[in-house]
Amino acid sequence: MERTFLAIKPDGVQRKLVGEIIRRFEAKGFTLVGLKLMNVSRELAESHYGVHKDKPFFAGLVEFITSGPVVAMVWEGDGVIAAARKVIGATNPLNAEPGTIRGDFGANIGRNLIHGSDAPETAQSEIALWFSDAELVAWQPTIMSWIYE
Ligand code: IDP
Ligand code: MG
Repeated sequence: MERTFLAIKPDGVQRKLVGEIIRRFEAKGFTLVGLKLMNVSRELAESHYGVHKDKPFFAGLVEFITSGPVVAMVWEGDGVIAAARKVIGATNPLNAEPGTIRGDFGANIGRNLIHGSDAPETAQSEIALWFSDAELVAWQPTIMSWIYE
């Protein structure tokens, strides 16, 4: 099954939205296989957002993501990479649909609460960047036959 990397950013943690955000992915039927609360080093932040290093918002983005604890997660499920991006909503919360995490809780592009991998290749590299193999727990929820045909 597919896996994706999600991270609740410092604004989501500060605003006490950790439970609310995790609840949405659990309720959807995805399986949590990795979870940790952590401070993000500058090195990790710059590597994670390396694709944006030439953008004007890069310095502020690194500053923001290293400014407080982050909840790093790996979730598993059929089509979870694309589906999680839908649950998360558009990058700018002002454009994100109501019902999405950013649409329901965000009001600014620089404070959009959560990161989600955008493709299979980035999911794979982000999971490897943030988690060791030993930190990932493969397990079979017993309710699986009520979620998948
Ligand atoms: P995504 O998180 O929806 O994949 P990306 O375009 O990959 O969006 O941008 C990565 C992150 O950089 C965004 O989630 C947001 O935190 C930040 N960001 C993107 N564009 C801007 C901007 O114009 N101003 C400030 N921050 C931005
Ligand atoms: Mg992105």
